[in-house]
Amino acid sequence: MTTNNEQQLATLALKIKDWGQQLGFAHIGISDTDLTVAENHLHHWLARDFHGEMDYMQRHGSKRSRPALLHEGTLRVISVRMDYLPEPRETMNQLLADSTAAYISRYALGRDYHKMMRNRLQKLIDNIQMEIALLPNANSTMRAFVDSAPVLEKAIAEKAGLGWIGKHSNLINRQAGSWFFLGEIYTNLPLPIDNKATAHCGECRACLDICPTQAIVAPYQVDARRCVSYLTIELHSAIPEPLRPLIGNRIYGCDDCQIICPWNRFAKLTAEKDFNPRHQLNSQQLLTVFTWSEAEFLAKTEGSAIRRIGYERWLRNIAVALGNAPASPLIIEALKAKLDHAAELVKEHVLWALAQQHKSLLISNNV
Ligand code: B12
Ligand code: SF4
Repeated sequence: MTTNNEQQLATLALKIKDWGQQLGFAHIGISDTDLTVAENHLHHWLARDFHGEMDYMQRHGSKRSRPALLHEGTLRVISVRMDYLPEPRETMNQLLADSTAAYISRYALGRDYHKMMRNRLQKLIDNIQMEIALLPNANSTMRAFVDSAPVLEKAIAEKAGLGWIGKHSNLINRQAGSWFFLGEIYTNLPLPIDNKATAHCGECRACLDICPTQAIVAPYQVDARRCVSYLTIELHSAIPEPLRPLIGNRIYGCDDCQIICPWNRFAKLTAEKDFNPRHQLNSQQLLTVFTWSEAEFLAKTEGSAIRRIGYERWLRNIAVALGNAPASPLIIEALKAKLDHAAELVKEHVLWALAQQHKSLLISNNV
């Protein structure tokens, strides 16, 4: 194959999009590798320490913003998105309004997306390679990523036309909202590129205003150290005390900036059975999940992204949510039962939650 044969490459690009859709991707686009603008934003974000404890965000030098440094010879990136929303917005609002219920981010209710999407991308690579093998002078390299390596996934997807980066910093598609995952294939094939998506946030700032911890410190800039998603998933140590009351009943991640976004009125529910909620993770009570033993936690989160936070951080997060729940003797009893937990991290959050419960009890008794 002569890689400079534009007609062949244009036909191949169309086939890639077709195969991608057959593999369950809602949108497939192609971008070049010039991420200069995003690189500047990344440096600014890191310089302000917005990444907190996520050392991996600064560990890889320029590899994150220069695709050819991560995968030699990369000229193009095939960017894909896959919808994951398992149920409508109303159910999320109901859960968030019930402070005895456990709110888990919608992306984590079903099977972990990383491996599943990477397998699909690998199938797409296989298709491309079979097609190219039929042509003379085949010489291509391809590598799939799904949040698995230093890749600026949103900036790439924006360039590939999949959507624009909203003020909450997630990628939004005009027809489908933002409830989707991203993945990519880096390749040396000089495929024709798609047009960058245009932005449509306009004057809206609903996500900045609704954020429970005011983590979107300016449009397009998330201070991860304040983001509930970071505090409940990425942070290994204690959750800073001033932020605990703001977390409410969110025990794994946060969706508020996406729930409020007007573009999510157009979001479609996922067609992937794998993303449907498992073990009623979409409708659990805080007290129920707090009393799960470690073995139960491991069994009920098997194959889910939740598992990676481990049992101690799971208990830490639920303790905070119980501290934020209305005063209740049952909650106090459950918290007391965990006071002898071996991990200092758990004990300290349980003590904090007990103090909160006692405070609300005094207030509700008008003392
Ligand atoms: C680190 C990380 C986090 C961190 C930090 C978030 C962040 N905004 O960076 C934390 C733990 C907080 C997080 C949370 C979430 N994440 Co996350 N996360 C990532 C990860 C690994 C890297 C993101 C990154 O590069 N950050 C670096 C900073 C610099 O980028 P940025 O904030 O996006 O800023 C960009 C723009 O806003 C702009 N910009 C920045 N500053 C400025 C300043 C000005 C003036 C302007 C104009 C522009 C601008 O340029 C930047 C580069 O393009 C990606 C996977 C990947 N490899 O890309 C997933 C990823 C972004 N996360 C994802 C998801 C689903 C989430 C959550 C929704 C999960 C949840 N429900 O809890 C939340 C959303 C919270 C939020 N509002 O961001 C998806 C997003 C899919 C989508 N539709 O966009 C991704 C792509 C994973 C995936 N493969 O699907 N995440
Ligand atoms: S809520 Fe408004 S400002 Fe935020 S991402 Fe959506 S449209 Fe943009």
